Amino acid sequence: STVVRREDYTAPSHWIRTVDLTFDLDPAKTLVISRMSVEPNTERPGQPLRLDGEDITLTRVLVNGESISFRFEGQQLVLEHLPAEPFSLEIRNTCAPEKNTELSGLYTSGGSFFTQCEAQGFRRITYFLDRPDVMALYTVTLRANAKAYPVLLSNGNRVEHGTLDNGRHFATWVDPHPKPSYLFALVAGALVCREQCVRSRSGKDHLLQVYVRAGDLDKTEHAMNSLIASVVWDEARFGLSLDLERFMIVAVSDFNMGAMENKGLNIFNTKFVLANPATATDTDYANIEAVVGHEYFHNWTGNRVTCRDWFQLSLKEGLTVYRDQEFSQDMAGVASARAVKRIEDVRQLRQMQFPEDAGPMAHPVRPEQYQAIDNFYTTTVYEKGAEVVRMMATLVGREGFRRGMDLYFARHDGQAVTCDDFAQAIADANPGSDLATRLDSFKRWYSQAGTPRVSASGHYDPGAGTYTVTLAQHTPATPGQPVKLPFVIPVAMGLLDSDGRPLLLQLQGESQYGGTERVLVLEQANQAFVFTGLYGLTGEPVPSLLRGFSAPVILEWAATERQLFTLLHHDTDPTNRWEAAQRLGLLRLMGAVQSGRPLQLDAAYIDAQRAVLRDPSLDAAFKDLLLTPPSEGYVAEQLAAAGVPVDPPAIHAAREAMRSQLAQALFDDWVWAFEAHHDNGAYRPDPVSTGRRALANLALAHLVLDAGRSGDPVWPGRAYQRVQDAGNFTDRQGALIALLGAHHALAELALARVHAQFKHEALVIDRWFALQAGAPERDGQVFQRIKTLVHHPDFLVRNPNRARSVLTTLFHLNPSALHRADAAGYVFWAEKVVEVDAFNPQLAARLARGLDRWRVLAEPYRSAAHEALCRVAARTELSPDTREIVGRSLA
Ligand code: HT7
Ligand code: ZN
Repeated sequence: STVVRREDYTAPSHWIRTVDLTFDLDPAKTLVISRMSVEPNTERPGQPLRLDGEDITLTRVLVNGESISFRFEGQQLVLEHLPAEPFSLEIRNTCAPEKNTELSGLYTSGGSFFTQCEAQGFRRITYFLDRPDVMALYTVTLRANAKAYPVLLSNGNRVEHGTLDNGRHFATWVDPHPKPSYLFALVAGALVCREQCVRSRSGKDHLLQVYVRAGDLDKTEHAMNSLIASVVWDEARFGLSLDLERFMIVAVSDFNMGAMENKGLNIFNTKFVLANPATATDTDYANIEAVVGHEYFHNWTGNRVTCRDWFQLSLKEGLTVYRDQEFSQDMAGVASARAVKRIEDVRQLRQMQFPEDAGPMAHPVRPEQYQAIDNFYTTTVYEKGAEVVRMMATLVGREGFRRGMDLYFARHDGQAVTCDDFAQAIADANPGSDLATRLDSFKRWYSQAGTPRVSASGHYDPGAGTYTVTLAQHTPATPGQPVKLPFVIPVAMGLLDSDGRPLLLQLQGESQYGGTERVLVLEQANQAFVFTGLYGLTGEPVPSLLRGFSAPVILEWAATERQLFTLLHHDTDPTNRWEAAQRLGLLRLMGAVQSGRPLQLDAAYIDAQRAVLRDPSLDAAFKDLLLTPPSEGYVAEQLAAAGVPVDPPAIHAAREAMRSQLAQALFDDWVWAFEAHHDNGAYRPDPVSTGRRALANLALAHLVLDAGRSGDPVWPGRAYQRVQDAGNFTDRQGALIALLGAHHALAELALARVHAQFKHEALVIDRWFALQAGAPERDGQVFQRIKTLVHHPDFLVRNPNRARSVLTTLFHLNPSALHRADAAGYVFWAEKVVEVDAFNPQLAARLARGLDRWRVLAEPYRSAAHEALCRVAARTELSPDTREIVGRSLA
């Protein structure tokens, strides 16, 4: 398949200024009529017009009302000898929505019609210049059977509707804003909606609607509240108002991703809309708020200002993730809850993006080339992209960043632009700032892949009263980029005295002491920063480096245990307290794995964990984070970074030993934690209640686990009771996880009960599958269960949520179940990737990534995984999406 390169970008041969689309909706054969006004691009005169098309059937082409000759090049429709002046172009074609299993373009789900056009789905609806820099005004008429499809929606405002012959009806929608084709959407079906009017600061009224299937209306309140909060937040924080009279969200249960920001008509995976306490977890509630916010914020960062080409994807995604992260933090409110959200984001980045940056799929935030653009909706483009925006905000300050955003919109509203344009606007609004003065080198964050390693060391000179921090950076080679230039790395830091009290700081060259935190800007391979005036200390200062995770780097600092305990107990920066806890756990896990000896926890570690659990000054949510050991995936990546071959079952054994020793050693403390934090009051998804539930469930998991050792039936019995009568799904799931995590016999009964009770709740059944597929492995039982689960009558592999609930969970989240000495996990992986690829390549390609880190594995896993990849690669019938992933994995 062909490679598309960023350097090959050229402007389009023509502009399409207006599009008038008419759809005669029929699941088997939908007729599409597209009437466009086209203008030749005067900068590229005399070019033919090459219209993208995919899996559609052309029936007619008219230019200025006359039929003309045309030809196909591949699937592209090529029109030559066109007028040099603006002209009208009419195209008629058909497509088959019910046969569209790829879920890209126009498809059916649950008897309704939906579209998904990003990135290149519009060409599966009609022939078009399907590229984001071609922005047009859309008028859309939908015609369909009135009984089967009573609701007809598209972007913008409904200007006309009425009845037609043969039980059909129609609606015409006009979107007042020019947009690229990827933001087009239509929905037709039997849907109901919750609606609410809001008045914006400017005094304009807007209608907000959330559409779902009948029966789901009671699960839309949280999504609506999140939408209202998003509207209010974007006005308050960025001065950005809703520019539409009507803003709609529609939920669909067959969807390849999370949601889609189509102009005024967002289409969402049901998972990110539907919630009530009985069926959704606290995590679901938080995700809904974040995703509703994310899609809404795209209305400005993505829709009003869009991407010139798909290489600039992070222009909208990185910035919008940054905005949704900030929104969620602001919604969390108090500082401690904000910190919890930041830590969760950091954990996610390190668990998902760092491995990507160290593996065969490593690519810059602004990639240089792709075969299938859908493969580049990655955690690098999204989450690392957000960190790049966050670093800019750190370098110019909060007000400076707002000035930069204002300038960005003033310059580029209504345009399709690049990541360079964004960075330039932020810098230009802040002349003389740490960003503006080193913008060119800062932009290496967009062009260079790989996670920089920053090594840090400190030297205290009591006589001179100085503490020198030496920072050095090095970024390992990534595919196609053997050598890296230094990055601009903001390192936020503070110093603690040996009792953990924050020290006032004065950097050499500064005229006076000021504050307890500084942002050092590391921009060379090696730099020293000298803090002065540090006289009369009883011991060496303890550095607290990379506070708030101020840059997406791996910090290599040979901290002593003592320093880590000081940071854990005393640092004012919550991110670094958590980081100290992670490192203390990691040192023990890695030590056990590398030595091959069973893990044996020491008293100092156990006491520190107890102190955290019992600390009355800490929030429950923060305790939950501090007390959760590093994930198996994170331990694996740390070992890989240290050049140690990864043995997933050995890591699993060490982590399980850590869990059970903490369960036993802190038994009384877990009892206290459970009793003190579980409550049966009315469910509220606020950060305090969420944190209490998280800690209570963590305690319960340890108590049930310890029962496996002691044989005491009390806590398993209580967990089972909770599965039966919990007042919300978070606690029901917590109890189920506790039973599954302890491999207790009651787990089977509990699973059966949950299935019987929720068999009509698709999202709960997704969780039901995922909990089983993600349970900690023991003696191969989990893998065997997974092999049975895929034959369960409810396992519908064509529904992406259901497929992911088992397959993504195994391939991406349960390493000890996947990596087996008998290679059965890899055989299963190959089988499922090939099976799914035949009907949904986007999904298959994501599943395929489950083995892309095969090179870091120890034997016999490495060779067996390699063989499985080769087997898939050898297949002649493979989509470009999956071929790109296995190809890169093997390169
Ligand atoms: N911008 C949206 C991307 C998206 C997507 C991409 C490829 C295939 C299917 C898709 N569905 C949605 C999601 C977002 O970032 O908001
Ligand atoms: Zn997005």
